[in-house]
Amino acid sequence: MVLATEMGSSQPESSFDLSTYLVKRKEAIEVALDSALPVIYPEKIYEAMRYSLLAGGKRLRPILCLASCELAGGTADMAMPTACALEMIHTMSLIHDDLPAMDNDDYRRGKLTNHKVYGDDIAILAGDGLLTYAFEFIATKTENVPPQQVLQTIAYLARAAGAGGLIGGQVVDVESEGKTDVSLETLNYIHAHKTGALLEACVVCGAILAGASAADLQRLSRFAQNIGLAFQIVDDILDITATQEQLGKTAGKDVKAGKVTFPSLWGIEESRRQASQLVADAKAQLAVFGSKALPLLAIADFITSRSN
Ligand code: GRG
Repeated sequence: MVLATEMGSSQPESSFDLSTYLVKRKEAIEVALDSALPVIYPEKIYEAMRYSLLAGGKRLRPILCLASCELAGGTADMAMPTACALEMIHTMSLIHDDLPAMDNDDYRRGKLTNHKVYGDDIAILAGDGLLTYAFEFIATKTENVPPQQVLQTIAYLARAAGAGGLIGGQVVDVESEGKTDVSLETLNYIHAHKTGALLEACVVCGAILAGASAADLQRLSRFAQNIGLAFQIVDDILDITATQEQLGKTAGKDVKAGKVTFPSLWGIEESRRQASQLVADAKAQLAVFGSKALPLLAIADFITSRSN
């Protein structure tokens, strides 16, 4: 896939080979994740953590983090430990989300869910292990970044994962289950926190590590908030239109559970239109960065065109 991206009237249209970019980045991330987590005593917990961490997935979050660090003038090496940590936190949120007490799913990333293989007790602990190790990994493995920027990254990520971010979004989601009168405002809250907060942290933390200015962090944060919401709208659409094989997890769950989603409020066509508008608004935030923003712009387009 080669995406042509309009960078504004004063600049020529540039092309960017997103497919090759994503494949190369994914390869590097897989290697980094594999070596991040060796199996030591007690083996069971490390095996359970590795089972989900190395189960595939698009690796969108670490890719965003590396791209953002480079956009802001840093190197991929500076951001790789944080990129891995973001994937660890994302993976732990999937493990816990799939538990019987939450979404109760048997499949994730085309494989049996963690608790189906290791049991609920070990799955909970595997999630806890990944969450805590993520922060240890940033603190101990980040190189060539001023300590103040590493500290800021850890604080930003902790906030995004906590009750003011992922956890808060999940709580409101769980509490909304079975209700048919969930408002658009509540739906926006759920997804801005449950999905958006971590995506935003990926983009912002990459730039913090590179030493970006407050104004640039603000632009990148707005970019990420928009693509985060677009990502979730597309996720809701795919739950209706894609197959279990495409998704690697149970399809049609939202409709079956009678869940209020963006398509249930707006219909599929309007949901697609809203997602496209959010991506366009997101991309406008990055105009000031010129061609340095090409990877992030192309990833923003990928979010609405993806099939899983
Ligand atoms: C973070 C402490 C802490 C707890 C987690 C369970 C929970 C609290 C939150 C749920 C978060 C959740 C499951 C959000 C859904 C996000 C989402 C759209 C996931 C799918 O992401 P993709 O498509 O998946 O990037 P892959 O498999 O490609 O990585």
